[in-house]
Amino acid sequence: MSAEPMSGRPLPTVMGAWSAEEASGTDELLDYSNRPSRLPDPVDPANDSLDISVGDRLGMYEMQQILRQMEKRAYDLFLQNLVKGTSHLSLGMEAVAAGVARAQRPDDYTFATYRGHAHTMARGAPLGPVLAELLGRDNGILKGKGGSMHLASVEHNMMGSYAIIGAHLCIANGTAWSAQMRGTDQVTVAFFGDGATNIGAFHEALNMAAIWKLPVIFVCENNLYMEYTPIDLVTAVPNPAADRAAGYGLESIIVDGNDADDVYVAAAAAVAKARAGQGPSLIEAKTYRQGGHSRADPGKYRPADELQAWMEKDPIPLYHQRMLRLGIDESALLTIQQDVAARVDAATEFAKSGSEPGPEHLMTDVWADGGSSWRN
Ligand SMILES: Cc1ncc(C[n+]2csc(CCOP(=O)(O)OP(=O)(O)O)c2C)c(N)n1
Ligand SMILES: [Mg+2]
Repeated sequence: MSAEPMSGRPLPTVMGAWSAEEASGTDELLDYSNRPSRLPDPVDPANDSLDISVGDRLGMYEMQQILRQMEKRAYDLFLQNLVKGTSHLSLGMEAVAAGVARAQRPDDYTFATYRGHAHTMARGAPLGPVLAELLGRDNGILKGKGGSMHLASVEHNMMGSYAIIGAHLCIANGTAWSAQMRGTDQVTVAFFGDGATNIGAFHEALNMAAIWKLPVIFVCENNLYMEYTPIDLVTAVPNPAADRAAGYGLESIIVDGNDADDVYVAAAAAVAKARAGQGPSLIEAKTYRQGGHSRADPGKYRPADELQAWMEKDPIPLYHQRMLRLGIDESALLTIQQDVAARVDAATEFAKSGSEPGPEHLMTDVWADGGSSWRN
């Protein structure tokens, strides 16, 4: 039996099936490919004219190249069985990380989910140690003890990648509250997926940030799926983050997550608001992951025309074309691409040169004040 929510949209019963009759076999239960496709809106041509400096645009071009080429390399390395554990790539979602990070100052804070490679690199973490961390080597950014799902770089104020959905939004309020109490104007950004918007911690964090006017920006990377479930099959409103903003007295902000300029302008406005002591913002970026949820997932539950349409809205070539329209010489762009390729190759060599972490690392970095011996 299907139910009708107040919005008039039918709710799924079991695992996304529309009715008991439909939910007749395991394959069908997991197969969403005959559901209506969720196609992207076209890029707004007016975004060519946004007031963004050439330097900022070149910076975002380069960062998107870094993120794309590094994620592809990470994928190649785990096909070679060199990446330890699972990995969640953000191929196709680079414009969100590049656009938001460009609006941040080095002393601002960032929190990410387990899909956090891009956000760690966008805050300036060095490529070799990031890749070495994915390989579980002792020259990794966390000496091989964190891996793909737990990337962090405190020296870049990248405060971690969290796998408990939504929980880090409350922790992000902590750095924001700390900055507020210390009287600095540092801003915290917390990224999360569409799936987090139906978790209690999301609502708790937003409410607390709003009542205390915390300098925090919550950025929803709405890639339309939470693991294998289309978010719109399990959510009462069409825009899972933005439609909830009003509940916390916040403006509803939706940006094109495949257009770095659109992301940057919204992020810069939210950063300025937070720095001025005017409280939090909630931004929903519409985007799409080009691959599966994690290395184990071929992503076959997605309709072919949906995937095709989003591949055609790939943020990297779109931004390349914008740069050409704005008069940037193609040879300058190709030079950036080649430089990044050389850096990714060097990062790969660095990562492979590391050793497996030895037992001497086991009890280091466990406590904030150093060793653990006095506790024994
Ligand atoms: C509290 C909690 N519940 C369930 C899970 C299992 N889980 C891991 S990833 C995921 C989907 C999250 O989707 P979304 O927030 O949209 O992020 P995306 O993977 O799309 O970036 C779920 C439910 C979890 N890690 N934490
Ligand atoms: Mg998602």
